[in-house]
Amino acid sequence: MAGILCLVFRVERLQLRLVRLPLVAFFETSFGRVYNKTFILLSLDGDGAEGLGECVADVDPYYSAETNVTAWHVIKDFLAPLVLGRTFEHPRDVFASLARVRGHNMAKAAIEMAAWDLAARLQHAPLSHLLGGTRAEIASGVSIGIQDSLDDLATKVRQELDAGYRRIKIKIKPGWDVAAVEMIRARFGAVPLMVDANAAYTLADAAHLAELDRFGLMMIEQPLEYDDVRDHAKLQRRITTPVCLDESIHSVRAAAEAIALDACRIINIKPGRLGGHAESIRVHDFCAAHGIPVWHGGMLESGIGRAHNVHLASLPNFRLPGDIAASRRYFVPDLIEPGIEVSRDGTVPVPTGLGIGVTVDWDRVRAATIETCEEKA
Ligand code: SMG
Ligand code: MG
Repeated sequence: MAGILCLVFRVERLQLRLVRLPLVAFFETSFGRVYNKTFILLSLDGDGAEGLGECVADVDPYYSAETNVTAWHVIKDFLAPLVLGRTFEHPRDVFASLARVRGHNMAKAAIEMAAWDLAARLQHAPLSHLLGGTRAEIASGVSIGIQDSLDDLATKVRQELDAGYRRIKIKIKPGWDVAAVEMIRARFGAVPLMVDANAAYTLADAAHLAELDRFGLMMIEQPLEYDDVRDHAKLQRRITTPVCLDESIHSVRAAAEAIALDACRIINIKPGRLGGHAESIRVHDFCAAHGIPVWHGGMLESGIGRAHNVHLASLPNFRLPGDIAASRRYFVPDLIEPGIEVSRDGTVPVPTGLGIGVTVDWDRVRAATIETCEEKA
């Protein structure tokens, strides 16, 4: 491919901004309800260009062990010194350069993804070209949080189907599962539907979860503990609904283990959880080679992280609609202008501009910034 040798870049400056945005509507999972999104925006400067990454860690350590505070500390004190002043041949080398630090994938991903954006800009190419994307648009689904009532849930489902989204995912937990799915099937028929438990069940609930089998769900996402692949394999033997793993898949090795044990039939890829684009591509390729479809998850990202996700989801084995929806479902205004839009047929075009290919409204970023920090080579 032309220009491959021009991917060299030197990291000269790293900037962190802690940003807080109110959500358009609350989002409730089995962990609890949130009204805001607070996250770290990371800029990497080098060779006269700037790349952007968004850290998907949250204020609390519920989805993952990382938080904004741990990510800030680990980036500033341990990861930044590993990249500043260094020349990279290719952004795929960044993750390996951070290997001395164990875990902290969300912190690593913020740097790694910014490096991909930077390299794509220096190459005058859209990010999807560097990542190996093959699609001009991606299929979009929505994740609907736990609601106050089944009527409220029905209203949300109606709204999202009318907007054109290609599949509905609902969050479940004990006490909000079978009846919610039954209501959706009764009112909306055979719409593409799946559920996500965020680890709210144990293997002792297998018989209860098997009650979901009669609804023809696309999958059940992460029903059991985040670090328990073995019990997911046991559960998969007791239910016909395909198991999809999210929290459990933190590396290509974890994906290989889960697939070998038949602990899942589908994998959710989130670059933040995997340490960035390079490891996500490895998981994508491994799954493709083993006949496992993947789809792109979401972490309530701003338009900046969301744009990264759109580019990654343009790779060929992203065969199912992802949790990559329109900006207006989350933030009005978003940090980018225009926001990510979804067409009436439930697709998002892959941006064709340089890098992540969206326009950041820096005044909005400044207005939403709580804290900043800058490190130089
Ligand atoms: O970005 O629309 C979104 C959210 C998608 O459900 C979503 N994400 O487990 O897949 C998941 C959750 C994690 C977010 S809660 C912190
Ligand atoms: Mg999930």
